[in-house]
Order: sequence, then structure tokens, then C-alpha cells
Amino acid sequence: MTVLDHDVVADQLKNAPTENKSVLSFVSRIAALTSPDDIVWIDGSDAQKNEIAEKLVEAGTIQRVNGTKDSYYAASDPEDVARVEGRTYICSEDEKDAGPLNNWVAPAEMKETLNGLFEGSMRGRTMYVIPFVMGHAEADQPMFGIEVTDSAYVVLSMLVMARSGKYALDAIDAQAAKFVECVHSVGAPLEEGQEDVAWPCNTTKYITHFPEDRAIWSFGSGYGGNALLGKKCYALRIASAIARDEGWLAEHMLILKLTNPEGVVKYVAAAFPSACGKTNLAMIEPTIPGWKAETLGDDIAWMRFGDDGQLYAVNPEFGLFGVAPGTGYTTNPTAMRAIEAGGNIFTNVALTDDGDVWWEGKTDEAPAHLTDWRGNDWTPESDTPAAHPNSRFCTPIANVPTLAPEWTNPNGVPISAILFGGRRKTTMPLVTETQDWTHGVFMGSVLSSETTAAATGAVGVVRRDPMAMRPFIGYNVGDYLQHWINIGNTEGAQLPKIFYVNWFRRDDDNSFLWPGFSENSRVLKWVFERVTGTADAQESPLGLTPVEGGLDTEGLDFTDEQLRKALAIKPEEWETELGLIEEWYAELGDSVPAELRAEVDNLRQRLGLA
Ligand code: GTP
Ligand code: SPV
Ligand code: MN
Repeated sequence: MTVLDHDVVADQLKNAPTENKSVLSFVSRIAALTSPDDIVWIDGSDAQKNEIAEKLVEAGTIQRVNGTKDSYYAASDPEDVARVEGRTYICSEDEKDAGPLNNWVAPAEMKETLNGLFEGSMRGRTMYVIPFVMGHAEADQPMFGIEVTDSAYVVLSMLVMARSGKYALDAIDAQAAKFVECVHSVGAPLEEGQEDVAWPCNTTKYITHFPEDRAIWSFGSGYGGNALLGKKCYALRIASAIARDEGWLAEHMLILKLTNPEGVVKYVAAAFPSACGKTNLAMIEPTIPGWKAETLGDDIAWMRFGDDGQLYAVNPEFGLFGVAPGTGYTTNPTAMRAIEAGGNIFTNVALTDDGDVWWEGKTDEAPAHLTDWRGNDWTPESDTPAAHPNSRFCTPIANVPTLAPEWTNPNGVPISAILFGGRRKTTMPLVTETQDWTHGVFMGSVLSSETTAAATGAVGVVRRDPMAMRPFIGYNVGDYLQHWINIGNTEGAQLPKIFYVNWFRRDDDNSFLWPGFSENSRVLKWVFERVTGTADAQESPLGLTPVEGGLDTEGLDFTDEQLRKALAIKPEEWETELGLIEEWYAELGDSVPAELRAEVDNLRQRLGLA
């Protein structure tokens, strides 16, 4: 860095809205490295947001959408459409602390690589400074971050997804608070006179985490979890490492409030892998009379023990970043109404001829002509989807009509039940209740799901995804499972019951065995009544399952035979599954806690395969 750079940066920081030394030194350090043309501090005002959006419209990165107010559409580079797990790193000092599932590079080495990549990477661009808080600034333990980014699209998205701007910066200043340093560049500097592209990015991508420094550096991608650093990078990978140190849980879970016809309230959290139904369940409209469901979170839950020994869950996010395809008035009317309220950013969906958005499943029938997410003409006869399978709507959570009033509670709500589940065509029954915490942790540790388009790579391949956190655990998976066991051993803990569900089992003709979506309320009712002690259950090799007639199917066009199939535990499938579970534990090696290894033997016994 030259003396001149110092002067330039000092000049750029003259109008900084803070005198906080740690904030200023972070921002000036990154500015000196990346050499942006100017620095803009995000204050969270509508005026500033509109100004930035306007510039993006002019540049052709986004366009206004006609269907909903204050809404924009962006199409990404076709090579930048999802999380890149292969380019995601946990850079702990000790390789063991990244564990067998994460990519690892020593921090010093990674920092050298990143310094090379980030040097001058913002040339010709504006560097935006986004102060944010995950959760509430008023929480017992507020969790701050500052993202610097050269992507205005990221700014608009972060304003939806996290409490950002002056509110967060003032709280950082007032509390002299620490913050997670989040550094993001699309990695596409502009030379003098060089014309920009609509979606700048780089074929080289690094999504890197330094759990000991509590820092995140992301290079080369502008999309979703790669670039909105408050989301997966902070609220899961870095937060899970903090949670391990401090005795709480940072999880890939929705949070749902349930009220029964008598007015009794229970809160449920559920972990399903990416694109496996969290947003849908978080916004469920129950089909059973008298039951009410309200939304608290759709992707991430932080759970800490309250004084009463219960686990209290808070949603650290401020918006939804939902999978668009499959979201429609018949499947998720609540999400559709949230979208209708405006303030959306749509990415990689299709455009109608009158400038509105469309995606597969939005309406039963596709419009006769569309512009697909790649910008090509599309008709119902086309053999590629109009919207990318991982296309998303980014929508303020305040839009959700079923939002529970407790969403303003800085320290969250007490959780009575945790659901684990995945996308499995076979083997996994519709619902089982685990026997106790350790058995529940075991079932979470062997969670399996067919891969989806939420990450790059093959789709539809069954893989183990412990607690739906495989791509998001910021440390060693064995230590993570031990941490779950330790949480259960916490003195005075009033633990939630743990259940395992599968909405995605198929019949012989490959159709879904269970209607899913709103009808999942029938399973939630059983879960609720197991918690309140009013529903019966019977023993099975996997734990407790509903007794005959125990699952409310009244009013549902569903035969006893279908229900039997949905709940079945088939010995031949489980013989195979047990082998896969043993392989999985062998892959994880010695780090798997002894309590969980014992559960494999228990399962073998109960299946009669010992
Ligand atoms: P991420 O945001 O990637 O973490 O995904 P998510 O877990 O929130 O998944 P989401 O609710 O967006 O659902 C993903 C896909 O699964 C959508 O295409 C839904 O239509 C479909 N889906 C959700 N719930 C059900 C269900 O109960 N049954 C069936 N068959 N499909 C479902
Ligand atoms: C997921 O993949 O689980 C998501 C989308 O919620 S992203 O923000 O890209 O991680
Ligand atoms: Mn997710």
C-alpha cells in the first residue's frame, strides 16, 4: 500500500457516520486493500435504498417488476446461481477443528491467497459498508456484523435479510460492541473506461471463514448464501462456532408457533436441508379445524437456555430468501401474500411479457410466453424450466401475514419440539418420535436427504446431512454432535422432544405418498399432543409412532392403506439403511460420541438385525 492510498482512504472516510475506532480501522484496512472509487455507508433509509436501486436499474443489473410494488428482478450470471460448497472453507488454526466434512486451508495461507485476490478488487466500484445485527440489538447477547461489499445487489438484499443500517451502527457504537468482520467482493474490478456487465462475478470463488477471528471473506460470487454474509456464513458457520464455545445452538431451522383449539400455545423448530420445506412449514395454513399456526422464522434459529431451563429460539434474520419454484396459492398461500405486500427482490425467476415475474408452480398453468431466467424466449413447450430451480424471492418477514407477535421478542420463544427431516423417496416414515434427547440427536446425526439445486452439484443424490447442517457447521462435525449431547446434559435443562419426519416418501408409481404442505398440520397436531401428553403412541424400532387412528386424517381423501404405507418401517429398507448409517459413522471416524455409536447398536437390536 502506498502513501497515496492512505491519503485516498482517509479522504474517503472523511464523512464516515461514526468515530468508532474499530469500525473505522476495519473499513479503512479493507478500502486500502481493495481500492474502491468511493465508500458509501448504508443507513437503512428508504431514500438511500431507492437511490441505489435506481442506479442498479440504470446499470441494467436489476429491473423493476410490475406485479408487486417496490420490487425488482435480477438475473445472475448462469454460472453464479447457488451456494458453492466445494469453494467454501473453514480456516481454523488446527485442521482437526474443521473436521472431515469442511474444506480446510491454514488461516495464514488462506489470508495470503485472499490478500492477492482482494488487492484492487473493488477498483472502479463503490464499496458499501453495511452495519447489521443478526437478531435484535436489544437481545441479551446482541450479535453484530459489518459487511463491506462492492455489490449494490447485495446491499439491497441485506437490507431485506438483516436489520441493517444506522440502527445497527448506533448500537455498535453505544455498546462499544464487537462485530463480525464480513468482507465481500464480486472480484470484478473495472479498469478506466471498461463497461460493466449486468452481473459481475469471478470464475474463481472463495467463501472463507475464520472461526477464531470471527471473520468472513467471500470472493467471486454475488449470489445468496455466498454473498449475503449475515445469513449462512455468519448466522450458521461463525455462530455455530461461537455457540459451541458458549453453550447454545445455531441451527438451520424454522420456528413455528402452534395454537390448539383450546388456546394452548407451543413453539416448534424444524431442521430440513436446503430446499426441503422449511419456508413452507413455517407458513403453513392448517387444514384441521380450530388449529392456528404462526410464523417466527423460516431458515435459521439460535437457541439459548432461559432461566427456566427451556431452550429459547430466536430468528436472527429479518427477511425470507425463499425458493420460488413450487411456491403458489395452492402450496404456500401465506408466502404468496407476503410477496404481494411488495419490497421484493426476485432472482433468476422468469419474466412475463408485461413485466411481472413467474416461476414453475406460481400458477397451475404457465403463461403462453415468458422470458426465462437466462433471458431467452420461453413457451410451455420449452424443455428447460423458465425459472432456475434455485431461483429465489427475497421478501421482508414483516410482510408475512401469519407473523407471530413474538417476532419482536429479542430473546425468542421456548421450544417444545424439534423436528428433523429430509427428502427421502423410501425408508423414512412420515413421522416418528425419538425416545429421548440422545436418541433424537442420533436421528439428527444420520439425517439423510436427496440433494437439491440449492447448492451446485448433482441433484437427487442421497447424502447424510446431520441436523440439516452439513454445509453450515463451522467446526468439526464430531465436536458438533458432542455439543448436542452436552446441551442435553446441561443441568436443569427442560429439553424439547425430538421427532423425525419425511414429507417426501413416494408410492410405487413415484407419486408422493403424503399430500404434504397444509396437510402437514396433521403431523404437527400429533407432535403437539405428544408434547402435551394427550396423544397415544406405540413402540417401533425407530422410536414412537402414532397408534392406529392416532394421526388425524379426518376430511382428508386418504385411505388407511396409504397411511400405513406412509408410516411403514420396512425391514428390507432398514437393513440397507443400517449399513449406510454404519458407513456414515465410519466416515466420521473416532470423533463420533460414544453415546451415538451405542445408538447404532440399539437400532440394530430393535430392528432384529443383531
Ligand atoms: P432453503 O431456503 O433452501 O433452506 O429451503 P426450504 O427448506 O425453506 O424449502 P422450501 O420450503 O422453500 O421448499 C422447497 C421445495 O420443496 C419447494 O419446491 C416446495 O414446493 C417443496 N415442498 C415443501 N414442502 C413440501 C411438502 O410438504 N411436500 C412436498 N411434496 N413438497 C414440498
Ligand atoms: C439454503 O441453501 O439453505 C438457503 C439459500 O437458504 S442460501 O442463502 O443461498 O444459503
Ligand atoms: Mn436454508
